[in-house]
Amino acid sequence: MYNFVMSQNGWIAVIIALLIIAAGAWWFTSQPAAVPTADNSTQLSGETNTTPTGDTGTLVGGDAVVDTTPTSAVVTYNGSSFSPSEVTIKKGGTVTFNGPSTMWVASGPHPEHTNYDGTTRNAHCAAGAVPSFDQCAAGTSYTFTFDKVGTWPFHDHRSVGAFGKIVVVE
Ligand SMILES: [Cu+2]
Repeated sequence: MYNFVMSQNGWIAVIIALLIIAAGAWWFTSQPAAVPTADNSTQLSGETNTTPTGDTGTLVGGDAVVDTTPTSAVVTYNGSSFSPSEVTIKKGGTVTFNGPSTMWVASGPHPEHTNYDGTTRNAHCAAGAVPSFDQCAAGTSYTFTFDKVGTWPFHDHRSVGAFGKIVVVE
């Protein structure tokens, strides 16, 4: 009987404690809901100054990723291989091929060099013809501007084993 009463009191105490905890939980749940609203406006003012700066940095970084594709590149030729043998540039960019060795850089495939614009070596190397990706003569330096997006294999026309490719992207 006594134990039962104590037990009953114990349960009542537990229930009251739970109600207090629940009320407390409700209080703290609703309280932070209100405080963050106030904090949000405060933080927003702060973030208005901070976040855009960070975002601008991020955007610049994002733009930089796009802009990191070079608009020009230099490839050297030692008489047996091009270095680097593959370069990526933006559309409208230029690639300069330099010696020390002489070379006759030309679009594939050998010997017609038709890949870049569909014209043959005899056609685009003729006097007064529209130039193509073809040096058209041996020399130690050759620069070509790539206006066509794509992957353009090239070789030394006089030493076909020396080859590489230019990747042109938007
Ligand atoms: Cu060739």
